[in-house]
Order: sequence, then structure tokens, then C-alpha cells
Amino acid sequence: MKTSSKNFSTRAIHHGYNPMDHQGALTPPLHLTSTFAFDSAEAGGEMFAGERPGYIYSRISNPTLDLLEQRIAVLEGAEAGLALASGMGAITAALWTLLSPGDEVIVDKTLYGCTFAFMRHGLSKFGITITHVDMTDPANLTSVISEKTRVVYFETPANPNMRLVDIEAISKIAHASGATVVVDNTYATPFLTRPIELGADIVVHSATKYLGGHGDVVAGLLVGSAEQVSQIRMFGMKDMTGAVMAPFNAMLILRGLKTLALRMERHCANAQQVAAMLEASNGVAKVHYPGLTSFEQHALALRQMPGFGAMIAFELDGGIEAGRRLMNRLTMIGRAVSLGDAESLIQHPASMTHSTYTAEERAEHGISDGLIRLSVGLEDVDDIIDDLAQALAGEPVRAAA
Ligand code: 4LM
Repeated sequence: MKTSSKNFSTRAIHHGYNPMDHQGALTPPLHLTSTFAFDSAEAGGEMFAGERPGYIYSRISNPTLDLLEQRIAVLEGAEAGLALASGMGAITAALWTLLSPGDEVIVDKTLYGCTFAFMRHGLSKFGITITHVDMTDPANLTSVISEKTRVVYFETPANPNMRLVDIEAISKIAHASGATVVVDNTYATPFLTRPIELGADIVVHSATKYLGGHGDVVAGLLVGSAEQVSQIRMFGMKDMTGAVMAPFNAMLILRGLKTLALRMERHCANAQQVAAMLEASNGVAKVHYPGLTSFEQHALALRQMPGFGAMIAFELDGGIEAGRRLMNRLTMIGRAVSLGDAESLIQHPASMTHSTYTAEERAEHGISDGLIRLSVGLEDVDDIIDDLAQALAGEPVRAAA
């Protein structure tokens, strides 16, 4: 079904599939095959030469992946999509394709730990310069961008400290210098932010998170122009990383996408209440959530996001020791990395997801040791709040000054 005139959830459920083309099967068939038979030796040769359309091998393309690629492209407002083995597979396949030795990539100050490690310890080994810029102020990009800058890369909201980046402003500055803008949209999802519509060129996702939504699959997606996606498919994915998504995992992500809008609405509503509760609690020093009026970039959040997501970062008066005690007292909220699942999850970035940074790097990149990260799930919000309240109640209350 063509859904270009339809709305978000309709696209997420119907785009690219007509049951009548598949013996009436309501759910798309799972093409669990590694390879595809050719009609003739000549036909196979022509497919390899790109002279004839068709499937060759599932490291290049597969009908189940195709459908998912079309769905994510239509949800992000992009020409084309690509399904990869993980979020890191999507990020690395894109950057290995876009960059060559001698190029510079300008990245925001705060990135997910393994993305940071890939840039700092991976790309930099191959003659690529990594320059960190605080993109919360677009003027900082203007002052360092040059003709050597091939890619401008950021997350918004950023993992783990929730800093936002103005996608439109950054894209304008990057394009004026001829750079490609790559945005990690994992935290916001296309339900809350569509970077391509705001000027970005390529969007990457850890589909492990909200897009899958059920904590049962590791997967990645990216979208961009048909030409860029084809280059990433045929080089970054096929040759440089081999990081293709398994067809079964594509089926799980297709299932997750059908309820993305519903889940995100509930995630956002729960998180807003949890953030307000934390902010009003004794022993909580600071809450970072874009939906709070106290959030430094609340005005940008209102402009760029119709909802504020379900990731909260907070710090306790007693620092990391108090944070660990709080985490250990929780009885329902799970102590685990990852995010975007039905289950609420809590973790300590400095010792877990962002332990790829040295202590000095964390200090320089705005990841404080006391920061706790909460992924607000889909449980009844009163139960999430009760669990946090009982865990906080065990903390000594700071004497009034
Ligand atoms: C985590 N995150 O934070 P795969 N981009 C962002 C991410 O948060 C992640 C990835 C990419 C976490 C994993 C343990 C903004 C991952 C990488 O894990 O490769 O699908 O995504 O808890």
C-alpha cells in the first residue's frame, strides 16, 4: 500500500505491503533465506553488474528487510532506508562510506559511549580527524568548520545528559561548508523528531531501542537520499562491516513499528510525571528532562519536539554513592543498560554505557560521575513513581541551609 497521503501510524502499519500480493497473509512473510536462485547464469551475472534488478544474497538485500527499509524511510520522510545488524552497525557503515583519510568529522561534545569510542579509537587510527564541538550553541560550529570537514555528527537528545541540538541551525551551517549532516535519532524516534525534514542528510538509529520497543532484538536502521543509502549499502554495509540485519530481526522491528506512536505517547506521558516527581523530591540535586520548564533548552525542545521522550538523567545530593544506593533499593525498575523498552530501566553512565570515556574525557564532555539515567517504561506510572519514592526515602535528607 502507498501511504504518502496517510498519517504516521497508518504508514507504520501499512506502508509498502498489500496482503493480496501475498496470498492474503495479513502479516508480511519472513524471507528466511541467505541466498537467491538465478533464472540463468546470464541473469545472475547481469544482477551482479547492476544491469538487472533482483535479489542476490541477503548481505546485500532481502524482501523482509526491504519492507522495513521502506517503512523507516517513509516514517522519517526520507527517500530510502537501510537495515543493519545494530545501531553501531548503522553508524560505522555510514561513516566508513562517507569518510576518507585526511577528512575531518566534527562531532558534538556528548555521544553514546561506543559511538565515542568508534570515533576516538577507531576512525582516528585511519587518518581521520575528530573534532568535538559543543553544538548546543551553533556558533561554535561556525567557528571551527572548514573545507576539510566532511561530516557533522550529533545526537539529540544526547545520550546520557539530554543536551539538545538545533538540527535546522546546525544543518544550515554544515551545508554552507559542503559537509554531510548525520543525526542519531535513537532517543527521539521519528514520532518526535524527523531530522531530514529539518535539513539533515542521514539519520541513524539503534532500532534496538524504541523502534523495536520490546527489548528482544539488537538492530540498526539508517535513512537518507537514495544515492547515499545505495553507497552505504554497497560499501559500508556489504564490504566494510558486513553488518546486515537478520530477516527475523526485521520482522520484530516491523512489529514494533506498528505500535511506535502508541508507545511513545505513553512513554512521554509517564516520563513527564516521573521527571516532575523527581524534581520535587528531597535528595535530588538536578533533573535533566526536556519537558521540564527548568530544563536549560526547554524553548528548543518546545520548537523541535512535539513530545519530550522518556529518557531522564538526574543527579542526587549524595553523588554516585547515593545513586548506587538508590539503584540497589529499586524493586521493579530494572538495573540494566539499553532503553526504550516496556520495562523501566536505570543505569549509571560513568561506570556503564559511557565507561569508554576516561574520567578526564567524561569531565571534559559533560558526563558527571553522579549522573543516573532512567529509561521510563510503559508500566503504570504510579508504580514507577512508588518504586522511585521508596528508594529515595532511604536516602538521608540534606539539612536545610
Ligand atoms: C545504551 N545505547 O545507551 P546498538 N546510538 C545511541 C545509543 O544509545 C546506542 C547506539 C547508538 C545503549 C546500549 C547499551 C544513541 C546504544 C548503539 O546497541 O548497537 O543497537 O546501538 O544503553
